[in-house]
Amino acid sequence: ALYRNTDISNIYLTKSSPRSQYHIMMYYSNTVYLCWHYLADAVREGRNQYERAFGISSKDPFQAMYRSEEEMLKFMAGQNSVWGICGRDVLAAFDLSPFRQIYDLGGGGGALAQECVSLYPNSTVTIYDLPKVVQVAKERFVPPEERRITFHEGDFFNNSIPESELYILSKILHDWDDYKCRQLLAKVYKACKPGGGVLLVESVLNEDKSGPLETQLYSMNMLVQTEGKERTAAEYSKLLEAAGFREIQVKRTGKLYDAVLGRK
Ligand code: ASE
Repeated sequence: ALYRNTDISNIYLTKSSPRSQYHIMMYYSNTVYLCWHYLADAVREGRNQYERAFGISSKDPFQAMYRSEEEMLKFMAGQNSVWGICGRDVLAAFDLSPFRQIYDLGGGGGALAQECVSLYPNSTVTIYDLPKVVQVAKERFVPPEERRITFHEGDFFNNSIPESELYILSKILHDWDDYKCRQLLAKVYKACKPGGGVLLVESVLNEDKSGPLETQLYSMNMLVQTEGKERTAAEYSKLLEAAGFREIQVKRTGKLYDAVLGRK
């Protein structure tokens, strides 16, 4: 045989490996990259390129991204795959053990929630996501015997957010402009118990935005596909403070995703 997998491709590219990045690579290749074809237009117009790439309205980016159950499934599987590599690091960046009751807003396929209950066995995590996302998460991703993970169906911009001790917003703010981020964080602050907190999980840009290169590339992914961008630690702190959160701490993990904690 002339061709075979290397050790690295066995770890990251085979479908069955626990650290597999197969699904996110396929998503980049078959969906995100089609928007990158219109990068020049995206830069000129400062907005995503769903209409040019797929001929569908991009008024609501998630309506476009979830235009079919198949597309939604591919996105959920892709988003799940990164937590096999970075999940522990972002959840261990702060001692979250005092928070027993956790909401993962936009928790999708639930891989981060699973890492969370495994790292913090006394916690329960509620995945709050759109009804069709929750349905697929229950059916295809989260094992029903995992009693520490529950679900809440809703749209966190338009429906209420239940009271809780900790809210995880993992790769949520990077989908939206400052105005929507402020709206969402104000709602989270209102719902949050006193003494509770919010954990942002994002790829954090250097203060002068000179890097990391991966984060800059992610920011361009967000430009061509969503309404958002990647931000600096100071930008996240400012958004959190505007909502009322205090004692903001930023921890860089040295991997792709970092953690920012704010307290009420
Ligand atoms: C979003 C994340 C992504 C919205 C659209 C997206 C990604 C691709 N398109 O919240 C993934 C970002 N990169 C990784 C490795 O997760």
